[in-house]
Amino acid sequence: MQIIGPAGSGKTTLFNALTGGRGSDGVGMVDVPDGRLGRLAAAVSPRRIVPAQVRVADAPPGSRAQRIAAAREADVVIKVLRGFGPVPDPVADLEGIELDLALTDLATVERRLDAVGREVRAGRRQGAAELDVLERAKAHLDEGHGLATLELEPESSAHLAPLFPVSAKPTVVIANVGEDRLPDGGELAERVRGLAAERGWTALAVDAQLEAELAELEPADAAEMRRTYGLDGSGLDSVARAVWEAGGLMTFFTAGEPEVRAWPCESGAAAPVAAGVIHSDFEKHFIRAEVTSVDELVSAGSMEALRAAGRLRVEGRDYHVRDGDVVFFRVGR
Ligand SMILES: Nc1nc2c(ncn2[C@@H]2O[C@H](COP(=O)(O)OP(=O)(O)OP(=O)(O)O)[C@@H](O)[C@H]2O)c(=O)[nH]1
Ligand SMILES: [Mg+2]
Repeated sequence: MQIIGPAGSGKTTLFNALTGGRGSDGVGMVDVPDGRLGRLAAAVSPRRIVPAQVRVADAPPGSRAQRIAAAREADVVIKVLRGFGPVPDPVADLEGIELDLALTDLATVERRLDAVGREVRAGRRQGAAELDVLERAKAHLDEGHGLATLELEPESSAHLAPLFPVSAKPTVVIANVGEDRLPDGGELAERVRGLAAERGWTALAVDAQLEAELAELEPADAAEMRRTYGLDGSGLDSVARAVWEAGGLMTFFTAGEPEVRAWPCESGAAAPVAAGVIHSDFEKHFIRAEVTSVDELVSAGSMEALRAAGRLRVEGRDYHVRDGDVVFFRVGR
C-alpha cells in the first residue's frame, strides 16, 4: 500500500507509527491484527504467532510524477489529509488529490483514445464499445472527477482496467486529526467520510502523532491513555485492517505446535494457489488440503485431534479456500 497526500499532512508520521519506526528507505511491513489468531493460539499454544502483513510505503521524495507512479503500482492507496494545525481543510485535501489523480488518468485515457480511434478508423479492428467507454471516462475526468465515481457496467469497466487508472484504486482515507477532534474527528471527518463513502472507500479519523506516541507505551498504559481520549482501540490496527479489506485479500490459517499463522490470499484462490503462498514449491507439489474452521479447531484443541476423529475435510485441487479456513496442505516432493 502506498501513502499519498498533500505536503505536511502527516504521511511520514503515519508511516513511522504504522511501522513502529522500523521502516527503512520509506518501506516497511505492518502486522494485520486478527482476533482469530489469538483464539487459535489459546487453543494450540504454539511457540510462535505470526500475523499476516501488508507492505507500506511512505510517499517518496521527488516529483509529483514519481509520487503518482508509486501510487499507480500499489494495490491500495492510503490518502492522508491534514486535520490538525491552522485552518485544516481535509475535504479540500481529498478533492485536491482527486483532481491530481484524475488529470493523470485523463492523459492516459486520451492517449488510449487516440490509439484505438486510429485503428478503428483504419478498419483494423472493432472498437465502438471501447471508444464509447473511453469518451465517457474522458468527459468525467475532464470535470476533475476520479473514475471511482463513474458508474459503468462490468463489461464497460473491462475496457478501462488495462489502463490501471490510479483514480479508481482501492483507497483508504485517513483524516489525520489533532487531539482536540478525537475520538471521531468531529464535523471535518464526518464530511470526509461522506465523500469517501460516495466513492466506495473507507475513511478513518486518526491522530497519527498520538498513535505514534501510544505505540511506544506499554499496552496497559496505552489503553489507559486511549480511554482519556475516548478511543476504544488502536487507530493503527484500524488502518491496517481497513487496508487489508480494501485490497480484497482474505485470510487463511495454519495452526501447528511450532507456529500459528495467518496467511494472505486472493479471494477465491484455488487450494494449490493458496498453498503456493506458504512456499512456491507447494503449489507445484500440491496433493490435497485438510481443512477445518477456527471454531472447530478451537473446540478440538489441535489439527491432530480433528484428524484422529475424522473431522478434517479433505479437499482437492478444485477447492477454493475460504476466509477463516484452517488448512494443512499435503504436498509431495
Ligand atoms: N498536531 C499534530 N501534528 C502532526 C500530526 N501528524 C503530523 N504532525 C506534524 O506535522 C508535521 C508534518 O508531518 P510529516 O509526517 O512530516 O508530514 P508529511 O506528510 O510526511 O510531510 P511531507 O513528506 O513533507 O509532505 C510534523 O511537524 C508533524 O509533527 C498530528 O496528527 N497532529
Ligand atoms: Mg514525509
